[in-house]
Amino acid sequence: MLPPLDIDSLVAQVTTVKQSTNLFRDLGDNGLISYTEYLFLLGILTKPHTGFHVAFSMLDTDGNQQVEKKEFLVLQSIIRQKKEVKLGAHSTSKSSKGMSTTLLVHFFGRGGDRKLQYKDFYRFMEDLQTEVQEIEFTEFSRGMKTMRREEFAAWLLHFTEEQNRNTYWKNVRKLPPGESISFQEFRAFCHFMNHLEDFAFTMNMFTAANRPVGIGQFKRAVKVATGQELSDNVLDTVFRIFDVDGDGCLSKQEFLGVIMTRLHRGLKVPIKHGFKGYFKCVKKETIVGVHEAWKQTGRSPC
Ligand SMILES: [Ca+2]
Ligand SMILES: [Ca+2]
Repeated sequence: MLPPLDIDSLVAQVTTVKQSTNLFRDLGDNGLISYTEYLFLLGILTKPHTGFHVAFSMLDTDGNQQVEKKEFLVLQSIIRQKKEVKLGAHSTSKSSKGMSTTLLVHFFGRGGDRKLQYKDFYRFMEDLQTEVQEIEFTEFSRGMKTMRREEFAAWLLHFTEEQNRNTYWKNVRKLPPGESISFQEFRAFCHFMNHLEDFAFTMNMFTAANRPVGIGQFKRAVKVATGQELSDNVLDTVFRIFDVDGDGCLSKQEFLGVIMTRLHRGLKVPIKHGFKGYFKCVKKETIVGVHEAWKQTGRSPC
């Protein structure tokens, strides 16, 4: 475990960092979040904006439209209790009391008496989503302003575990040269990915008996479900990769069945650590560590 002095100096940095889509990148290695906070953020990261409100309301136990530090800390004890029940461990929770983190200071100030308002939480989560999207885009485009279709495919397949992986990669290699994908197009696709459940519902309405759909129908369903359009270039790439039987359409099994696994990407992190593990994580989970964990497919950050 880090000595309290080190934790204080790490956490103190956050007071100088303003809310932005560069919050975590500006902090670099000078931040600290707990494993619980990491799981919490990861859980909301792939949700539509309506999910932010659900998360906030869950924290706001007394329902006064603001979250106090003690309400936020309940989250920690819920996850801790789950672990204890599972592991049959004795409570050692005393040791975690009073520990501060970057996120706690950011939300509640150094004194811990500031209240978190929904609009600030919403802005924080929105900025975090944007920041993670920028990090992933830069990672897969190798720092370029646009992404080649193959690079987009690599990003798409990175979190997708499926038995047809070899077929997908064969399809990727057959992709005809086309326009590169801009960050805006990539963002629109991420927005779509965060609304997959709405999309699945819309598709059920559109296609009786779950019939496979062509590009035109798919595009319309995306617009209806998410309010945004996907570019033809992105759609064409998606169809070429996932149309395993080559009929020019995507069946539910070919697309949703595969892509839904992506929803759970970071959430595959197993909660298998006891307290020792928890603090090992707290120590290890500097902001850079979180970036690394985001990059790794479903692997535990510890
Ligand atoms: Ca409250
Ligand atoms: Ca097909």
